This record gives sequence, structure tokens and C-alpha cells, in this order.
Amino acid sequence: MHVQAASLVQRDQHAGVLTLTLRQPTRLNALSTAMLAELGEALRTAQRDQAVRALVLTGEGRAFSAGADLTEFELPDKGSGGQPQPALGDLLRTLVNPIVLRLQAIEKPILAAVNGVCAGAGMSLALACDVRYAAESARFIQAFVHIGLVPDAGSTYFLPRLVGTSKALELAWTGQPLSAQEALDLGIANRVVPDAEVLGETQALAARLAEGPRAAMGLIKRGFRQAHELPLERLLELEAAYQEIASRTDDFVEGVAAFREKRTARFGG
Ligand code: T3D
Repeated sequence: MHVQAASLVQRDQHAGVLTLTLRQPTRLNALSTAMLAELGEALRTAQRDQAVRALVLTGEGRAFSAGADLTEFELPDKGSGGQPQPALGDLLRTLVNPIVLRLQAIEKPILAAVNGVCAGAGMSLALACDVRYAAESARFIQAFVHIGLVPDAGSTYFLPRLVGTSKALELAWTGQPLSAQEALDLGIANRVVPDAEVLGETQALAARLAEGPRAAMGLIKRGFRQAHELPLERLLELEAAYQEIASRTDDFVEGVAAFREKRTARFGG
């Protein structure tokens, strides 16, 4: 296993699975600008790295992430109409939005091991991952409203798609915490796992997915993402195009051969 030196985003790589751990536990892994910059860089590298076949995003300690690092902002005088520094719009455009877009653009499975509280933009990051396993003690909070803000980092996109507009509005307007079980019932979490097992179970799924046929795995993610935006006719055409690509890979040849020989396929793509 390769382990990188201590940083705000620890990278551990093992058998095709890269685990990224947010590390600022005394502030519940709040997203400082330095941490966001590191996360962006880690994802950029992972996107290119052929040895990375699946990713896991998690947090150190008792939180996944509590969202924006509220200790970082210099606040304007009340009544001045001034902006906090750093300005939130700029911060989102330069550091946060590229991360959300990259989580979608990386054509590899990206799983969130939601090990604890997950609030504000921390919840948005979890929603931008492809699959979420939640620890029994995890809480999901659209915390923005509690400090007079609006959902960002993709929550307005992902949350209504997962739970419907009305439920998303209720969660965003009230900022009520959801337990792991409630998140599961709503389709926000894919599975609830005992606290001590959440990272291991998520990594186990990632390792299984990392052994899948690389091209097909990536095209499946691309197709399902596009499904939100395109009419059936266009999607049917895209399915045909992606199937042409997938069916030309060695993994297709291996998959069919393994089926005929009644053995497990060994994908090398
Ligand atoms: O990323 C970007 O910058 C883009 C913009 C994003 C917008 C947002 O994300 S807005 C939402 C920002 N987040 C919040 O408003 C959540 C704030 N935190 C909380 O409401 C609570 O901490 C939690 C509900 C998440 C957890 O509560 P609890 O009781 O389990 O823990 P705690 O005691 O409140 O927090 C423990 C420590 O973490 C505490 O520090 P202390 O007193 O022990 O020195 C607390 O101040 C610190 N902490 C928690 N959240 C943050 C934080 N420090 C900085 N920023 C935080 N977001």
C-alpha cells in the first residue's frame, strides 16, 4: 500500500482503489481553502492515473465534513452590504465547483464513506459521489439555511434528483438533520453500515468495482449522468454508440469467453 505524507487530504492507494481522507478533525473536516485546493489536485491526478480504478472519499474522526470552514471568513460590518472575505461566489467558482464537476467527469466509480456528520457543502460533496455508504451514526444536514445561505456545491442539482423537489425544499428550508436510516429511506444513502465498518465496507465495494471492465464501467457512469439531461431518443442512440465502444474491448471478449467456459472473468482493461 502507498501512503502519502500527512496533509489535509490523505491519499492511500491499494489495489486500484484510491482513498481520499479529509483531515481537519478538530473542525469536523471543514472545507478550508487549502483543503479544497488539495482535494482538487488529488482528483485531477486520480482522473489521469490509470492505476486508480475506483475512489473512496471519507473523513477523519467523527465527521465526513461540516462544510465551509466558518473560521476562515472575515465578515463585513452589518449593514455595509459588503462581502465576506474570501468572497463565497469566487470561492465556489474557483475551488468548489471544479471539484463537483470533476467528481462527475471522472469515469471511475467514486464512493463516499460517510463516517459521521455531513453538513452544508460537505453533504453536497457526498451527494456528488456515485454511491454513499453511511455509518449508523452519520447525520446529513442541509446546514446552509442555519447561517443564512443557500445550498451550493451541487446540492440544488443532486438533492431534488434523489428525493424529489418537495422533500429537497423541506430539507433545505428547515436544515433538519437526517439520520443514516432516514437518508437510506430517502435514497440519499445506499446502505447503512456499523460505524467501525463503514470505511472497510466502502473500500470493499470499491475494490470489487475496480476489478470490473474499465471502459464499460466508465461508460455506464457517463450514460447514467447523461440520462438526467437527454430525451429517450438521444439516450438510445448513445447506448448504441457506447455499446459499440464496449464491444470492441478485450474485456468484452474475455467476458463472453469466461461465460462460455463457466469461469469468472479476469478483466484487464
Ligand atoms: O466550501 C466552501 O467554502 C463553499 C461554501 C459552502 C457553504 C457551506 O457549506 S455553508 C454550511 C457551513 N457549515 C455549517 O454551517 C455547519 C456548522 N457546524 C455545525 O452546525 C455543527 O458543528 C454540526 C451540526 C456539523 C456538528 O455539531 P456537533 O455538536 O456534533 O459538533 P460541534 O461541537 O458543533 O463542532 C465540533 C467542533 O468543530 C467545534 O469546534 P470547538 O468548539 O471544539 O473548537 C466547531 O466550532 C467546529 N466546527 C464545526 N463545524 C465547523 C467547525 N469549524 C469550522 N467550520 C465549520 N463548518
